[in-house]
Amino acid sequence: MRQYNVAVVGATGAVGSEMIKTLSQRDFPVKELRPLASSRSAGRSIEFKGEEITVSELKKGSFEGIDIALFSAGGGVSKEFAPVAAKAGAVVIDNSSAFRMEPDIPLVVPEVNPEALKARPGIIANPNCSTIQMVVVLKPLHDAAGIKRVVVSTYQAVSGTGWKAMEELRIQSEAVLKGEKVVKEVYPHQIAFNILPHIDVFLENGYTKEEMKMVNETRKIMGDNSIAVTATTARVPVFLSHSESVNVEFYKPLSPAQAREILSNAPGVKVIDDPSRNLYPLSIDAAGQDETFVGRIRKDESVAHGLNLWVVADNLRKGAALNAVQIAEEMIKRGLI
Ligand code: NAP
Ligand code: 3JN
Repeated sequence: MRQYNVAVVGATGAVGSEMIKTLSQRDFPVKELRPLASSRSAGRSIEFKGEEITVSELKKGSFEGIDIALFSAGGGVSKEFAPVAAKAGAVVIDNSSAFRMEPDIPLVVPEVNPEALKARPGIIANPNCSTIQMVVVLKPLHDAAGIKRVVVSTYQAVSGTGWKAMEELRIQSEAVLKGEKVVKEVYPHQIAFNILPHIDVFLENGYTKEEMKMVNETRKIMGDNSIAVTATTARVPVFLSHSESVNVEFYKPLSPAQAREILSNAPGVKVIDDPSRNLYPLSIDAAGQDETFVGRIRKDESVAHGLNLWVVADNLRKGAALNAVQIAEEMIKRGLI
């Protein structure tokens, strides 16, 4: 089997570290792994399959001989370096929002729209974590009953903001419990023992950028601009896994039992739905897992054809690293790399 030279841009970050772990765990056919970061981390070493590999500083010449470049170092870095990597011959899978809504760039969740990987695109965009876990569950229901409208509220873990935010939650939690002063650096308010209805920047329409990512990316991935989506995204003091309350209105009838059956057979989805035994998806159980978990499936009694769902997934894994690696795997399967 062919092996590939893989660069990970942002290799020292929360998403980049998970990418390297995922490549190893899935036994991705890596010939050479090239971890890249800023000058701050150059010279550090990371572990890959029992080997210590030195992190190099990201430069224009970093992509020589690279077949696949996984980017997770922010939109600015992607805008500057993804075209450089593509020009050097690499297939770029980009985790930032920099290219997601560009019409010619595929935005892919392999369980939902693998057909978007047609010709060999230079850059493929990985969607936002909150969008990914929602569309994995929505797609099979859309195929069955046609989705008219989605109302989603998210409860997002601090790991979505990177490793500094995880440290902030830990340090603030300890400070609160010891009665010490709380220091804020990453978020505008204390995150420990608190909920912030604010993810990414506020836009002119009053929504946050994270909320509008969910609206626009969902339509692009599902290939249906007629689906109405509205979102409220909140940050909660949880380290790993995003949870979502998803209200869906359909054109056709779909009972909770039918939805449970459909979702039980859907790729990448695991139904956990037995309230009589207090069984429903939980963020601590989803952490480190590949699947998107769904439960609390019940009728929305306020409309003719509606359901309420509780959807949970590991945001660093299916929400970022795993989805990116699955895109690369799908491209190999299709003979595109
Ligand atoms: P993080 O933990 O703060 O890590 C950031 C990484 O980017 C580090 O490796 C850092 O290297 C590197 N970096 C920063 N500036 C750089 C530069 N100028 N040149 C080269 N490397 C640079 O953040 P994260 O949570 O991993 O997120 C990183 C990015 O991934 C986000 O900005 C976002 O675009 C994307 N992301 C996507 C999703 C999703 O929903 N799919 C979720 C989370 C994040 P140093 O160690 O040298 O600082
Ligand atoms: O906040 C979260 O839970 C997910 C964060 C994603 C993120 C963080 C910084 C920049 C993104 C993203 O993937 O949408 C970006 C970005 O816009 O690239």
